[in-house]
Amino acid sequence: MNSALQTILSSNINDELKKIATKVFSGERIDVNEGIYLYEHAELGYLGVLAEYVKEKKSGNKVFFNRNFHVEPTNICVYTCSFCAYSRLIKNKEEGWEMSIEQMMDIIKKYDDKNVTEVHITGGVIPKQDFAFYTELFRTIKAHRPDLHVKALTPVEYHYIFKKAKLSYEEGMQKMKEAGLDSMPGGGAEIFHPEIRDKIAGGKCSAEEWLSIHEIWHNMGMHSNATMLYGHIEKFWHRVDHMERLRQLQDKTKGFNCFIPLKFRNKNNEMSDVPEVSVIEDLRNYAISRIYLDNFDHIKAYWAMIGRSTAQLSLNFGVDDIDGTIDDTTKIYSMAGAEEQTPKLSTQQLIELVQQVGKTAVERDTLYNVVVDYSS
Ligand code: V47
Ligand code: SF4
Repeated sequence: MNSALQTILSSNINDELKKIATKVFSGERIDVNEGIYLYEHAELGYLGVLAEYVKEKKSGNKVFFNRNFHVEPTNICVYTCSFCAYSRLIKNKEEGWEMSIEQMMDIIKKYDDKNVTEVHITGGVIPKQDFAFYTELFRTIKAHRPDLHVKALTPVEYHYIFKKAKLSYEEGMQKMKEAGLDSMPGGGAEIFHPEIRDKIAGGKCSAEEWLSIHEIWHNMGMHSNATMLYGHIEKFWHRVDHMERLRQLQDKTKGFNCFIPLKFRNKNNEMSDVPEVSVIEDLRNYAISRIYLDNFDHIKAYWAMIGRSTAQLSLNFGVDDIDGTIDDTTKIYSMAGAEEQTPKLSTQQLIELVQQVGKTAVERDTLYNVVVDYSS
């Protein structure tokens, strides 16, 4: 028997936690009730042992990162999600920006002599930035730099854009692929259950629509990410319900690259009275995600949101990816009060952050092909 499991079974914990540990160490999937039980009763140390066991079986000692930058086409939005530090700008339009294709290309061209592999494009939803706008943007990027991976927009934008263009999801995603879209980031998922979604993100695409667009994209042989916005008004069972829906889709398509839990930050939004959860809760959440989502290869800690210290700690709680260099190109999180007000890490700093906790840093591309393995 594995020595870590042996230690757990001979410790002072209750039979349910011992049963769950035995399941996890034998590669058996835990169910919804067991997921909720972990959130309600399991301590951080116990969760860390289980999550690290699962993680090491999948990616050993490796921690992945990539070289990327963000383009945020606009921070004005037709929706008014109450957690969003952008949405208030509808009332304060003078604080808003709206970029043209030329302005975005100017940003992209600044990276011409840098060996970044990915541009991450996402922001608010406005009528002007429609189907024709984005297909032209993707075509222009690809004509300029064909090897740059375009990871862009979420089902929130696609649902709006396709509806306006009177296109089905299938037709729309096919045309986006032809224009140069390589993959989809994980945003817009928030919390799927309507009891919470209607309160914090009412009006934008439903859980079913979000999942359907990802499924269609995966069925075209393409990949995407998934997120969960946690630590606000949701209950633990809503988080498990969210992950269960993702796990079921992943069983069908295997198209998700990674899962990214996003910690709710409470500055400059309509939910400022909702307290943020503790770092302990962040780490418990990473660990339970790793244990629950047994069919996801990678769990990502987005350091720009939780800060580099918590990101580093998370590497002992099931996380094997810390996103990328970012180069201070995103404002979504700094506006919502994230630790990192000017998120920028050099490749060397990212490598050190990983090596300081005894792990091996691996630069990857968006699809997790190894670019450079920094094992010494
Ligand atoms: O959907 C907005 C979140 C998401 C707040 O796929 C907030 O590699 C916390 O999905 N507190 C968009 N979160 C960003 C996103 C993402 C980020 C990094 C990497 C990837 C990837 C995807 O940001 C939104 C929403 O859930 N968000 N406001 C806030 N106040
Ligand atoms: Fe708009 Fe996205 Fe903010 Fe919601 S989270 S208001 S969809 S930018």
